[in-house]
Amino acid sequence: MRVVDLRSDTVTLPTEEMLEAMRNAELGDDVYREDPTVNRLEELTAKKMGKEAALLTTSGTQANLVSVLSQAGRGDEVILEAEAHMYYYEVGAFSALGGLIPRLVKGHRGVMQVKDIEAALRPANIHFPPTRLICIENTHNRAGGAIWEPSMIEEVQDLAKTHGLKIHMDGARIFNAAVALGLDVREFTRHVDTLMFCLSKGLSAPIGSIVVGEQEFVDRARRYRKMVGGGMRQAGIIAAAGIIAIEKMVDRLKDDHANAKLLATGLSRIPGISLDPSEVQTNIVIYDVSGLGVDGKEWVAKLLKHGVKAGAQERGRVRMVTHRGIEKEDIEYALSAVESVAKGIQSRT
Ligand code: TLP
Repeated sequence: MRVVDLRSDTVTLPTEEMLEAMRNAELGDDVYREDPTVNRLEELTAKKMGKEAALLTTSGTQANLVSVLSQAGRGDEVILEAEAHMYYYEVGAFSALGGLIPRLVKGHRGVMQVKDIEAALRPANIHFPPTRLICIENTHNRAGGAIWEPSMIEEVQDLAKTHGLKIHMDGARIFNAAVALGLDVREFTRHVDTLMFCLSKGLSAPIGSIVVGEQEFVDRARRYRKMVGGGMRQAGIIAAAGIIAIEKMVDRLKDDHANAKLLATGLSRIPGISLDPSEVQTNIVIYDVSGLGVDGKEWVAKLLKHGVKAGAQERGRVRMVTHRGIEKEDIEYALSAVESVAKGIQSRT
């Protein structure tokens, strides 16, 4: 049976060129900073993102954790969008391990209004935990890959400056945002102090994320990475794939966006399914199947029988993500599977 895996762009496998580069990578012990391939990746990515320094981490979750730990301490408050991945899907790491307090601000499609952030800031008062950091997510996962445009980030930057706060961007998919708007990634990164992005999502590397920021911040993040067990040794085998990810895999993200649009438009035409295809900006499509009288879990199980894999969220929410390896024909196949599952459900009633 044909399998179309739309659960996540994390399922992308390394390219042949990546495997070859991993095989031939020049290696050393990265805890001693002696792995030339890791050093090259870190230099390359720092430059690409317009920041002083970079750090390779094992995962996006680790990258966000060390970034936050490096900028806020126990009892400090961190502002996050209410549906932020860092809050929702990272096992509560920064609270559990760092003693930090999340302060949630509801956004519109993942983007917080500056006035709402401002309202959440704690004035100096003995009763309040001090606010230290504002986190934004670009693209925003649970908002269906929505983009924080540079001008929106700039407004937050102005606010942060006024109040002496730092901004961290969970830019797991920042290159999706850059490609979708046709902008250099530095247009986004220049408005934040620190950010992380993932090599192992749409960019197709098997493992790894990168943290970037000022040298002093990256030095601290390196210590925290060691603390949480992320000091790797011959990590050049990961970095070798990462170099190809960053140099060769960015431009093709536009194909994923075109496929996501195709998928969203097709889904929106199927009775019982609700979504607005005009809201799909990048490679994530979130839709609701409640209109068919099923929940996400039941829906996903039915689709799986046709070989189409999707992610069930709460209630009737379902997520599909396009990525390398998913072609136009796969989208057409997925749409026909969705249509027949929807018809099957409707004929039941
Ligand atoms: N997201 C994964 C799952 O955890 C939900 C996915 O399939 O989308 N920030 C954002 C915005 C992310 O989407 C993810 C991964 C991470 C951080 C964490 O990255 P990893 O999985 O490498 O720890």
